[in-house]
Formats: sequence, structure tokens, C-alpha cells
Amino acid sequence: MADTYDLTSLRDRLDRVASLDASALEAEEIAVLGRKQGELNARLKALGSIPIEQRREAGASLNTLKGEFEAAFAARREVLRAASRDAARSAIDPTMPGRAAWVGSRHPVTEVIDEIVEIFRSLGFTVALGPEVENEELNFHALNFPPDHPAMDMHDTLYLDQGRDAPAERLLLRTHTSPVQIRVMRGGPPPYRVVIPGMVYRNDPFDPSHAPAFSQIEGLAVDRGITFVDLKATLTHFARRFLGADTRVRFRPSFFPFTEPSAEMDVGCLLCGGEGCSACKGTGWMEILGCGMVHEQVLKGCDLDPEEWTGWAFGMGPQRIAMLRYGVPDIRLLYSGDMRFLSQFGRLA
Ligand code: 2NL
Repeated sequence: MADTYDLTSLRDRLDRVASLDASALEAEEIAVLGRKQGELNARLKALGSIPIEQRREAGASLNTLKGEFEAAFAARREVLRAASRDAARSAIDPTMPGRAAWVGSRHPVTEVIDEIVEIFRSLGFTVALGPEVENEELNFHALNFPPDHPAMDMHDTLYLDQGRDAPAERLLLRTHTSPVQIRVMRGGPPPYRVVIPGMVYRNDPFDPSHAPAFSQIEGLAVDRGITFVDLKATLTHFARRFLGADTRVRFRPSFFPFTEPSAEMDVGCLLCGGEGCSACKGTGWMEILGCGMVHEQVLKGCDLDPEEWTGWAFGMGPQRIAMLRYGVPDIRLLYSGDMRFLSQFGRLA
């Protein structure tokens, strides 16, 4: 029965509680306070076998010890919890600057195309689309190209189907988006106000200023009483919406088989503002589009009477415009998918 009285071993265990780690603490709590196997309950049960006159005092001591154990376990648990909280806190430095996340951005050519289309849409133009595989009749003949025009040479145009006799059966990859305008004009009566964005193809190797596939945006306005004044006013307005209200423009005479008269529109150099730099070859001007009054032959070929209907058209190259606008020296950069190039057009969150 000495064990029941001798509480020294229990007092030693009580002292050691303050140095237990989390798992030892849990095990010790069960070993001491556990209802079935716990040391304290075993001692309380054993009280029945000691002399009656000592029982009360022994019972009181055991109960006091039980309370002290409970308090010691709770205190140790709290100390361990606070320590682990401090450790977690010191692993995070809330004053460190956050790591910036990449946010995707649109390709500069996509940006240019969308801005241009949106300006013409706001003027009442609608978007027309057509096939990239065209035939020789719509791509060349309907546009007043003479049969011996160099553009129709295999060196310039990618033919898919040379063997056929009829131009309407000879398939090729369209070299411009103009056949879509022919389809519009043959598809129903004027007036027309359309813009046509799309990919076009040339039998050119990739070099700093050429690509075998590139995009074009063309526009067409046909109505009664349309003159060159409408062309100049609309395209000047476009340039100022697209490049800024103080943009200077000039029209130079030019030549296209499908327009007469024809012109090219220049804007004050986007990089030097007109002073003269390497980008504008010292002229202070950059050519951004070709345009003209729709040729009588083209109108007639679409069954439109040039005495009743007149119109103007334009064409421009979004890659070329993106290069001028952002000072890109090599068109191949626009096709590379190289993040070192593209990320300059994005932003950090
Ligand atoms: C350029 C020049 C141009 C047109 C395209 C056109 C279409 C029809 C009738 C008349 Cl159906 N014209 N398109 C007119 C003038 C110029 O493009 O330098 N493009 C990059």
C-alpha cells in the first residue's frame, strides 16, 4: 500500500510536464488522467484497501494532485501553441513586396486591326469577310488587272490549281482582300460601306520587310454622288482618330489597276513627328495606306452603272502600321511569339 501514499513519483511526473513536447504531452495526459488506465484513477480506486483513518487525507492529496496535473497540462499546451504560432509568424515577412503576376495582353497587330475596324464601324461601315482560297477571276480580273500583270506571276502568287482553263476555276490564295469587295458589289445593290479585315498571301520569303502571310484591311464606299472629297475627308478623319487629332496628312498621286485616280496617304512621321529620322528616311512622312476612286471597269464588272454609282476604296497593312507605330524594325518579330518582344506590349498586374 506504500504506493498509494507515496506521492513522490507522481510529483516528479508533475514537474516534468512543463518540459514535454506536444506528442509526449498528449501521451502523458492519458497515462495520468485517463479514466480507464490513468495512474490517478488507479490510485483513487486503491484507496479502499488502506486503513480507514488514513483514507480521507490520502484521498484529498490525490484530488489536489489531479487538479495540479490538469492545470499543468493546460498550461503546457498553451505554451506549445504560442510557440508554434510564433514560428509560423516569423516564416512570413508581411513587409516583403508582392511578386507581380503577368497579365496577358493582345498582340500589337490585333490591337491595330481592332482599333481601325472600330473607327470605321463608328462611321457606319460594316465588316465583311470572305474566303482565303479565291479564284483568279475575283482576285485579279474583276479588279482590272491586265492579263500580263506581274502580280499574277507564279513568283508572286500562290496558286493551288493551275491546270484549269477558266480563270473562275483557277484557285489561289488571295493576294489582297479586294475579292471580298467584288463579292459585296455582286451580291446586292448599293449603297455599300464595308471594311474587310483578313489574311492575305504572297509568294514571298520571310525577310525584315516581307512575310508570306500578312493581314490587310480594305474599305469600300459606293453610293450616288460620292467624290474624291469624301475619300479625302473620311481618310483624314480616320488618321486623326487613329493617330491623334493633330496628325498631319498628305495625299500623293499613285497607281493601282482597280482605282482611278489613285493616291497614297502619308501621315507625319510617327516616330520623329516630322523632323526627319531614319524611320521616315529623313522625309518627315510615313505612308500608311493606298486609296482611290473605284475604277469604272471594276464597277461595270459588278453590273453597276458608273454614271449612277461612284465610290472610293482604300487598303492598308496592319503589320506595317504596327511596325511604324511601335518602331518595330523587323516584321518577323510580329510572328515570333517571343515573350521578350511581346511582353513590351503587356503590363504587370
Ligand atoms: C494598298 C492599296 C488599295 C483598294 C486597295 C479596292 C478594292 C476594290 C475596288 C477598288 Cl473592290 N479598290 N481596294 C483600293 C486602293 C488601294 O490598297 O497599299 N494596300 C496595302
